Amino acid sequence: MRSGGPSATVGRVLRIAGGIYHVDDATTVVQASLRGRLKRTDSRIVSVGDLVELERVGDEMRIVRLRARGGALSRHGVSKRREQVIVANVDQVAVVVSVTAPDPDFLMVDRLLALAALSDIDAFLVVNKMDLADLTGPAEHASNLASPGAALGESATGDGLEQYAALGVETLRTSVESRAGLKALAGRLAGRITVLSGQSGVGKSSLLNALVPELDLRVGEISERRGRGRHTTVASALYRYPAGGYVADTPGLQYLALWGLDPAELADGFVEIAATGERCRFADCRHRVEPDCAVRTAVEAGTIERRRLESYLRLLDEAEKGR
Ligand SMILES: Nc1nc2c(ncn2[C@@H]2O[C@H](COP(=O)(O)OP(=O)(O)OP(=O)(O)O)[C@@H](O)[C@H]2O)c(=O)[nH]1
Ligand SMILES: [Mg+2]
Ligand SMILES: [Zn+2]
Repeated sequence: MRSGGPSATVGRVLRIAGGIYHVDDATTVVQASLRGRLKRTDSRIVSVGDLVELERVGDEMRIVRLRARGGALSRHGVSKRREQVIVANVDQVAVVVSVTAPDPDFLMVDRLLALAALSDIDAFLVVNKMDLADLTGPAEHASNLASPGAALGESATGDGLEQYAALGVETLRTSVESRAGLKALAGRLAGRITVLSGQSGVGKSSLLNALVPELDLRVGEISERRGRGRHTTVASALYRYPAGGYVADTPGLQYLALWGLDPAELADGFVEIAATGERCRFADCRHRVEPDCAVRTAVEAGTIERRRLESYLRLLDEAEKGR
């Protein structure tokens, strides 16, 4: 029988190690290899997150076909030219920060939001460690913690994070300690493929353990940091989410340089810069030194956060260098 026939098993690639593909076929996780012909032609494009068709050959399971793919997170930013998929079929990116310990790295948040936007993948912000926030009147904040739109207390650490809600980025506030906001986050993950990303130590593994205790991920150790350069090895794995969907604790995504990205497209990763940029004198304005730049004018006027322009300019330098 030909592959793809009625008896073909379809599964989701959860992880790839040493040439073995761990595939969730909805009943169990099977180990499979790639069929020879796929190996020669397509092996580099079978990625974590892909849907594949499996066939039994004797005692072995073989991947015989790759199903069409939705949104993918790729190395080399969003360049189609040198695309190397990290996780395929991603529905959303959860950008995790903590109010403090460590303080938010805004460039990293902006990088991840831009990467998601340029990859046409939804993104939302998770502000963790709310138990450490310097809130006034702890009692009245218990409910605020769990509500996505709640404002941070004036004296809260993590200052500046409220700008993202103003940009239309959904913001969830959580604490693994007090369990505040965990239900809302659980609901947000169910039925979708979610990649959690963010600085080391913000609590990504802790959040996943709190939601899916059987994962038992290692916590509190600084995960190995493999540098930011182009030689970074980015290995990732998906975990089945009990309420449906998958989650990935993807190391290194936050260091992805937007290599190879067309610099002219970068502003599309910054919603407010793209919108205001329509009013610049030059249609191809990069908002750096050009005269009559509406974006820089807006920064001076305080309607665009200076920090966002700074992030954009940093990523613009990277994109230009990578070409
Ligand atoms: N107070 C407080 N501490 C937390 C919270 N969440 C996580 N932590 C602590 O923060 C530290 C780092 O947590 P991890 O879950 O390992 O962080 P991570 O984001 O997975 O870090 P990497 O794997 O290095 O990227 C651990 O000591 C956790 O116990 C929280 O909500 N409140
Ligand atoms: Mg971790
Ligand atoms: Zn401009």
